[in-house]
Amino acid sequence: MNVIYNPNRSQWQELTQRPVFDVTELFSVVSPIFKAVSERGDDALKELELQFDKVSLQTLRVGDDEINEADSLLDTNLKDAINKAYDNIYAFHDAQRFEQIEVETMPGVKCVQKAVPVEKVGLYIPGGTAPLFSTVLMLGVPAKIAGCKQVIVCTPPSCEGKVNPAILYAAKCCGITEIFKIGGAQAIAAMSVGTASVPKVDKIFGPGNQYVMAAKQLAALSNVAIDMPAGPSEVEVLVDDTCVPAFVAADLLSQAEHGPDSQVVLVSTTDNDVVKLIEEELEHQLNELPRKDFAAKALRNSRCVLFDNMQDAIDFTNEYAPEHLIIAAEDYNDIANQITHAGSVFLGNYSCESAGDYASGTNHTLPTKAWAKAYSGLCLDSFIRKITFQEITEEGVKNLAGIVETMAEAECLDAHKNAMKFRRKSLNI
Ligand code: HSO
Ligand code: ZN
Repeated sequence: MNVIYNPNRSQWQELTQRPVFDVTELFSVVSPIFKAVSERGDDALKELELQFDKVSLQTLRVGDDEINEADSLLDTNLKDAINKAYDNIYAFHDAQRFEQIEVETMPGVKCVQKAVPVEKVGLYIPGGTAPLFSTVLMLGVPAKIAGCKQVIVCTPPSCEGKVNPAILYAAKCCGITEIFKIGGAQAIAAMSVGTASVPKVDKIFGPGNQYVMAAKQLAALSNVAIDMPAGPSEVEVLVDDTCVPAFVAADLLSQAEHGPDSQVVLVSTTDNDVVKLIEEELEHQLNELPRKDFAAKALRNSRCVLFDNMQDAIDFTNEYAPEHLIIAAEDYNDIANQITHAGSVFLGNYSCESAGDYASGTNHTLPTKAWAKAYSGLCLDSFIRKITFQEITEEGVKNLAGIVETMAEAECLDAHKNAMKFRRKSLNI
């Protein structure tokens, strides 16, 4: 690990920078895909699946047989684990329900705010080197609780033209039956423009590679919303002398194994010996990992920032604004109270990121690239909209007219003034 000792604040911006990707190059690949899908619909999707996923598909939608078969293909242990994770994710997101707000701001002026679901949502689930069926739960559970009318999933098929059975099982748990064998940018294009088989949706959710991300940004330029901008996954582990080096190394590696571009940062107030122990553990554990090539690449770009006091370590962390923050330090609650920028925070030696990735109940779709300074992670709110209503009675007109008319006149908007004035006059006020 590249160790930096007590960097001064002027160096922090550089140290917290993420790698920059050339999006223009990505758009030049993704735009023709959008054009093909909007012009030639399903035919284009099948050609693109042959080109990118090397599979020739008769139909894009997963049939009931394949969905039912998933049940028998999966090990009971895994189904139990998925069911329990589902329950925890459900419980945490169910508690996020929004109660309608009603306020009488003045006598006769009633203002209401009410939650309604986003009607049609599209969930993108990556396939590739690790099919993330846990993401189906993270997106599908809040969509179900919110009451979205149509929930569809797009995911790339294997070269045999099949969808990973764990993805199908997790989808079934969430009550999702419309699943399409479409991957990459073409899946995002299909959900944003709609084709004969794939419905157009109002909002697209889910992670993916750089092309998927660029496609989501392109979709967001038309009339489809997206969950959030995203980059490679990140973890920061903030440690003091009470950390357990083997745990810390495992946490850093669990992020590193996602891909070669994963961001891994260790922030420490310990002396160099603890960092050495963590490094030894990293080397030892890395060699045992099936995905060690990815993890090793990610670790090459990782860094350890050593501070001689916790306050600097906390301030640095808020500047970095990590997607995941693990605090393996004695005063983890005090430190956590000072964290203002992070996607999701894991407290103490026993709270590993994997718990949140899979099963504790929190969502694992979180803001990367310091977007945690402006965005929340995915939650029930991401699947609902809030509409306001108001009802003004005669008494309300009496109370509000003077204010509205004065303000409208000052903005030189006479029609606005008249809309209130005519009502006031009709009441002889
Ligand atoms: N750490 C990933 C989520 C994930 N991990 C899914 C395992 N499966 C991004 O937050
Ligand atoms: Zn993960």
